[in-house]
Amino acid sequence: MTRYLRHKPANLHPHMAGKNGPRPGDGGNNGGDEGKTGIVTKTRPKTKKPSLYKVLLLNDDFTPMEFVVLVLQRFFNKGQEDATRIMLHVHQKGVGLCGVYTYEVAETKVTQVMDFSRQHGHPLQCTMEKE
Ligand code: TYC
Repeated sequence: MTRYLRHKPANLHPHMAGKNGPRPGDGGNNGGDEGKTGIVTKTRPKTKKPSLYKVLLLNDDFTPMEFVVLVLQRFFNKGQEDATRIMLHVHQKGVGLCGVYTYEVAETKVTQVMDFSRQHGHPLQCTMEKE
């Protein structure tokens, strides 16, 4: 994969004027120069984007529509309209996307929805899959 190095813009904040050198955590590396000659090289610490996971709701014949809408609003931060649209999609197609999250957040959402549904006596199923 081709990686394009982003040019780091000068720090324009007035408090930072003339203070664009490497800072702790930059991964800066001046090649043993000890900062005496003004030669500055920078290393770029390797970062990895986390894998993402889809959280899905499954249809069933028993969970009330309004409960599913409530779940989408409460745990997936959907508004009334979006929540209703997603609920109807699941009702008609059998499965629907609630959101995309990192592994731990997705896992937490699934657990929260399953616990909440069970507490209310509904068989609503929520699952996750790698994107
Ligand atoms: N099919 C349910 C009903 O007719 C509604 C429903 C929608 C249930 C979405 C689950 O994930 C679901 N009451």
